[in-house]
Amino acid sequence: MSAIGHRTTLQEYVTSEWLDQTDDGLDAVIMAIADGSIEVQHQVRQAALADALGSTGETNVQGEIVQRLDQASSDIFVETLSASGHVAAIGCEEIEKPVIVEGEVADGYIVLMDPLDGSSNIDVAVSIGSIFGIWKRRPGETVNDRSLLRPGNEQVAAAYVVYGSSTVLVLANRTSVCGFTLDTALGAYAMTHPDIRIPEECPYYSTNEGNNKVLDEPTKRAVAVLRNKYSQRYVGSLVADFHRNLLKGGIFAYPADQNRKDGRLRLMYEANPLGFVAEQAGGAASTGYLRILDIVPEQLHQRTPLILGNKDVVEEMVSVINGG
Ligand code: FDP
Repeated sequence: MSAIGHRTTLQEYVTSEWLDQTDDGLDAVIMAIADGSIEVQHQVRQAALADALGSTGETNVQGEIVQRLDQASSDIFVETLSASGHVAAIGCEEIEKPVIVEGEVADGYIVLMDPLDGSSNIDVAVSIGSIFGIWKRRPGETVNDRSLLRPGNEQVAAAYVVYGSSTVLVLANRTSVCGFTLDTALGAYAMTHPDIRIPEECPYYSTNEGNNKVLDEPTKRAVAVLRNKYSQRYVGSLVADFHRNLLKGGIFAYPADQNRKDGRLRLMYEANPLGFVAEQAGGAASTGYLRILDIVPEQLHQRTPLILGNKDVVEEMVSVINGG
């Protein structure tokens, strides 16, 4: 049975006043993400029955094992975004080089994505998701590989989808952050979380405590501040941890450590889009030294330390890391 009733659908929302007059075609990009996510969530939920779990036997550009659902999700979103008619180029965590979409895309957008975040949770029915950052092609620009190396503060919108106990799509632009839940009977998203603001209270922190022994001393002190004040929740899928903290209040931290001098997470596919959502919802995102959205990227697949969530607590961590 459908429960959409009086609710605004995602389709209605992105064609309404949400769309800035200069954002021609952005509604089509968002709906391509939504359509792709409906197919991905279906495959995620059917994967065990369809014998589609496990790895492809290949490693990606980051040297990580590619799960079959990582590959399928990447293919699905590349197809829906390319077919939208408004995407000029796609950068994907699973694909070494950018996908430059053929043909004339007059008002083209550049989309950078992690098609399935939380790979280690795929096989065990724990929440995973997809993450997207959206930039507008510069006027008159002929898109090439370097066109994708844009700082996060130039994003026009960002979105993520969590495949959890329900499927939720969160969409942010420069004026709002809203959440939509998938009505699986209708195959449509409807607004369930209007005007999301990260709570001022910060009851939770999310970090991999197993890494504590390889942190430098200032970072250890900053994590100890969190441990002494807040309850830990760590799903181990960034997108799910972030979503939880966004709705319930909290902070996520994956700092650099002795084994990962540049951190673990990807700037372009994870930190920038979620940093954009966090800031638009009143939160913050930092490396510990720099605002995430101000980083001028040098490589598509570059990694970054990430401290993300409640603004005051992000600032407190940054202060401790810097000797405050
Ligand atoms: P995963 O490797 O399972 O894809 O994107 C990388 C990521 O998950 C994040 O989603 C998650 O927050 C982090 O890695 C988990 O890393 P640890 O297992 O080292 O805690």
